[in-house]
Amino acid sequence: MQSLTGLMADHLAPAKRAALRARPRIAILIPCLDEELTIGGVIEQFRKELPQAKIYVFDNNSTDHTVERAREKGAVLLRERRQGKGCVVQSMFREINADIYVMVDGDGTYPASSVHVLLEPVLNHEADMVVGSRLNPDSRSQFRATNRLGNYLFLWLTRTIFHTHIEDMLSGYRVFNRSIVKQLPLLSRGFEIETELTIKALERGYRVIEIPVDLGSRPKGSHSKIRHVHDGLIIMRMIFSLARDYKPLTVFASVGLILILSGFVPGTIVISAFLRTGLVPRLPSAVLAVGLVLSGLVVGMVGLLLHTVARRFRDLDLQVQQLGREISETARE
Ligand SMILES: Nc1nc2c(ncn2[C@@H]2O[C@H](COP(=O)(O)OP(=O)(O)O)[C@@H](O)[C@H]2O)c(=O)[nH]1
Ligand SMILES: [Mg+2]
Repeated sequence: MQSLTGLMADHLAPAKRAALRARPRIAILIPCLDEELTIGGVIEQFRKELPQAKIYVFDNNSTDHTVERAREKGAVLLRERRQGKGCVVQSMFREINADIYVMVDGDGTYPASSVHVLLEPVLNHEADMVVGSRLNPDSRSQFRATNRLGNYLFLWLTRTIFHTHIEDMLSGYRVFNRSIVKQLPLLSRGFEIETELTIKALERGYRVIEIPVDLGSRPKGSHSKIRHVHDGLIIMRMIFSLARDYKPLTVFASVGLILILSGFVPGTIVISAFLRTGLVPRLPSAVLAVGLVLSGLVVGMVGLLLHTVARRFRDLDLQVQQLGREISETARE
C-alpha cells in the first residue's frame, strides 16, 4: 500500500501534474561493478541520446576507478553495500523517483541509440515494461556460446512452465513505467533479478513488449561478472520457486502424477499375482504401491489448494493495480 500512497501524493500536486504531462522525468539506471573501462562511454552516449534524462550509476563496492569515472562524467553516484546486481536493482527502484526508468548495463554492450525505440511504447502508455531483446532474429548479437546456451535453456524452461512467448528473459536493457518499478515486489539478490522481473511482470498482468536490440562485446580487459555455474543454478532455482508460487497446480500435479505412475509399477505386479493366484505374495511391493499412489494424491491435492490461493492472490493483485490506476486517473482529471 506504500506505493499507492506514493502514487496518490505524486499525482495530487497540480503544478507537478502539468509538468509531468509536458515532459516526463526519465531516469537512466546503471548498475555497476568494476566497469572503469566502459562506464564513462556509456554515460556520454546516453547523455547524447537523452540530454533531458538524469543518469544514476549504482556502484556496488567496485575496487577499480568506476566511481571516479562516473563522477567525472557528471552522473549521480549512489552506493549499495549489499553485493549483487539484484540488491542494486532493488535499491534503484526504491530510491529513484521518476516517471520512466531506463535500466542498462555499464559495460557498453547495449546500444544507447536504441533507447528511443525502447522508450516509445512506455511513453505512449502501450507497455509497462519494454525489454531489449538480444535473441530476436533481427538482432545482431555477439553472445559467448555458454551465454547463448544458458539463455535458450532458461527460456525453454520458462516458456514450458509459464506458457509465455517471451524471447529474451535475461536482457539487462529495459524500460519501465513508474507503476511497475514501484509496485513489483523484488527479492532477488544477484543475476536472477531479470528472471524475477520478467516472470513476475507477466504473471501479474503487466504489459510487456520486446523490441530487438543488438548486443556488442566487452572491450579487451573488461570482464563479465557472471559465474556461469553458480549464477545458472541460482537462476534455475528462481524459475522453480516462481513456478511453485505462481503455477502450483502445474508443479504439484506433475510431481503427484510421477508418484502415482511409479506406484503403478509395483502395483501392477501385485495385482497380476493376485489375479493369477488369489494371494498377495509380495507384501512390501503392495505397501510401496499404496504408499506411492496415496502420496501422489496428497501432493496433487496440495497443488489444487495452492492453485486456489494463488488465483485469489492474483485477483487481489489486479484489483490493487486497478485501484492505483483509478486513483491516478481521477487525480489527473
Ligand atoms: N552494482 C552491481 N552491479 C553489478 C553486479 N554484478 C554485475 N553488475 C553490473 O550489472 C551489469 C551486468 O553484468 P555483466 O557482468 O555485464 O553480465 P552479463 O551482461 O550477463 O555478462 C554490468 O553493468 C555489471 O557491472 C553487482 O554485484 N553489483
Ligand atoms: Mg553485460
